[in-house]
Amino acid sequence: MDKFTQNYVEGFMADVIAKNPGEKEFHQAVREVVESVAPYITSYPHLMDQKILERIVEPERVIMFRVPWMDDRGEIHINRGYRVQCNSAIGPYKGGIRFHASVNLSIMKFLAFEQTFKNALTTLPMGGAKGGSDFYPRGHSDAEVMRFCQSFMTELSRHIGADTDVPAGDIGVGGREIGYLFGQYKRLRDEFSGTLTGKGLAWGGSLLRPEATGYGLCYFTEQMLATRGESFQGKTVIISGAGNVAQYAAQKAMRLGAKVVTLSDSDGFIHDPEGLNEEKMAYVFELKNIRRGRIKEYAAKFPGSTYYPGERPWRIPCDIALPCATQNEIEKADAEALVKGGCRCVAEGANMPTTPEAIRIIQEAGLLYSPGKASNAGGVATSGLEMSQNSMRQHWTAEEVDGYLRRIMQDIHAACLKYGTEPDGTVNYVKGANIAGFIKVAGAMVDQGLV
Ligand code: NDP
Ligand code: 2IT
Repeated sequence: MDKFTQNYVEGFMADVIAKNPGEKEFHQAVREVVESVAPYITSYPHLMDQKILERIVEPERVIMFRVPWMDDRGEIHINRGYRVQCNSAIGPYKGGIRFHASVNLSIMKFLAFEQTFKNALTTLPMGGAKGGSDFYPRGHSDAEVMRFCQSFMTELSRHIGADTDVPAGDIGVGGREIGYLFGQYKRLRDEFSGTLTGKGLAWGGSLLRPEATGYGLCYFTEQMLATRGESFQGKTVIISGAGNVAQYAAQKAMRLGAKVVTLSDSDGFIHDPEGLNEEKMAYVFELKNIRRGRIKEYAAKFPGSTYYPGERPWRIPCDIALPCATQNEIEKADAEALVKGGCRCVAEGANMPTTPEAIRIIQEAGLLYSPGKASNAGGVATSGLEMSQNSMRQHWTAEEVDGYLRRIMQDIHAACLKYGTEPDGTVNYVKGANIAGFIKVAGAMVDQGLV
């Protein structure tokens, strides 16, 4: 980066930090994009004059609201709800809802910002948003989760709609929560519409939406590996998380011939040197999605596997690492451990799971590395396909949806190559994804004038 561009980045970031104090995850996400697009933007004076980047980092709207609810014992609780509507230049706002104790404005803004570029990459017409609450469903009864969801939706329903803003799931929000949210939305608005995605199959959901993020991650990773003449076949894969994304990433990687040896949750990880198989996967689905148990139970069930409390899986030797839990879960020491353990490819299923320092270590060691906004976009892309099916009042087969998903992941990979291939032939997927996403959103903003 030349001196002029470097000064531009630092000046820009100083303004963002002054205007959004303390929002460290938001700063981190913005810096990554600004560093990628600055060399591009500084050579297009009209994008500078139009202050496109300055506009993109200011969400179009931030909604914060009180979510009061009553637990099973009659005690009252007050949580905080959010919806950050970041950008609607290329379509209605679209993005997940996260229910987790750690949720705050910085995390909501970083996720909505990332979503804007990710959704642009999908090739589908979706703007960027994210929402959520500092309520974590884990440990609550179904009745408590339902009352919470109903209270949350009572306010959120004023701000969303099939052509306005279409929420979906994320951490802590799966099929059960989407059901309660949809039920309350329908009741309040008296309309049966595609205002949420991730719905049940009997009430407007799409086949393969539950699988889409994890499957899409593996399709994208296959493309990355193919640039070096490799595939999943015979590779050792380590995965973090044991939720929606991790489960289906594990299933697809296994079916593509890899040996998946770890899964984790926020308490620790399991290492199964023999690797997952269909029987073990069936156990994980039942454990996590029906019984809502903890991953440590896996080690008790399958002899030969070990549970490591309080640890992340990154020190386990592998060929491929798929972080699928949460932001900043691969730090500097973890990246060093990955490199030392022989890892050759890190593809993100989670959003921003790798710290900037860790990314640098991974890239400098010559590993293939893709940012979540490219490699996990299969989830929101399939949400886009669910919206299409809802609008048409039709259902596509699993084969049809899978075909679209594969093609979209290939197209995203091609966009990363187009804008991220360096003179020496290596691919910088961060640069490629950020520039490709930015070009689409920026062009639409210029076309639509100063709004
Ligand atoms: P789930 O709630 O289904 O699973 C989350 C998993 O990550 C759980 O195993 C959870 O463990 C673990 N986890 C959550 N927070 C932390 C934390 N602070 N530290 C360590 N582990 C943690 O969520 P998803 O699988 O849907 O989401 C996982 C990631 O993928 C997120 O980054 C999300 O934004 C991203 N993503 C999700 C998409 C989707 O379609 N669902 C699409 C694209 C990206 P525990 O049970 O202990 O909390
Ligand atoms: O981070 C994400 O892309 C998601 N949580 C999925 C969003 C969606 O609208 O399907």
